Amino acid sequence: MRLFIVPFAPNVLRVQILAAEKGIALEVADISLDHTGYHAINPLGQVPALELDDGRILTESLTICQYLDETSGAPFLFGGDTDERLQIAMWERRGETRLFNPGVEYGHHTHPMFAGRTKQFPDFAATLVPKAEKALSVFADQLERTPYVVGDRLTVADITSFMGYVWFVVYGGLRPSERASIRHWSGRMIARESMTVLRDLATYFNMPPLD
Ligand SMILES: N[C@@H](CCC(=O)N[C@@H](CS)C(=O)NCC(=O)O)C(=O)O
Repeated sequence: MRLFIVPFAPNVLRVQILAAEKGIALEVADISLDHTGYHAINPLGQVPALELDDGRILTESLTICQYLDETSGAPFLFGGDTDERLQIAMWERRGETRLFNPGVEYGHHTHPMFAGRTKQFPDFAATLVPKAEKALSVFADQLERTPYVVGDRLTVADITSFMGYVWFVVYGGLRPSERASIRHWSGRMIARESMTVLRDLATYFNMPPLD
């Protein structure tokens, strides 16, 4: 299996973190070095894409995560029985739509790093913040009941939601939460072996401690 990447791209990182959690080693092809022919792999031109050993291609980071989860051994980060799968899907979607995607957008529209590549609308970015604050408060309430977003073990819902929170803090849209449940969860998340790359990013961006 070969994962087409751009280093540190958020949607690539979520796949690499899930793969690390599952103990899956992925060969990588860095298209920032050479993207010749990449549109034949993903007509949208986006990363990540996963090339399977039989030549089939999967795109969309969450779909790739699901493939890796279902074709490898436990722990199953998308859940086991129907109820658990639905809870995880529900919280993952909340994390993706309310934290992960808006966190990435916030950075694109505010950070100098993206100024040359994107027409930036900081006023639009500012509208994302109250929605993220509301979402984070809902996650904080949930995390008062359970150590991870769904129950007592890490799932893909934690990976997506935590990464979204990190983007917002890294880019300055949110300050680290004062809520104890978020701080305890963040401490557990950032300490995980799979999060080495996020710790490197946090250092690079001089991110304040989350726990
Ligand atoms: N829905 C896609 C989004 C992929 C995406 O936005 N990838 C970014 C990097 S994180 C990208 O390739 N951006 C360049 C572009 O959109 O042309 C997924 O989940 O994989």
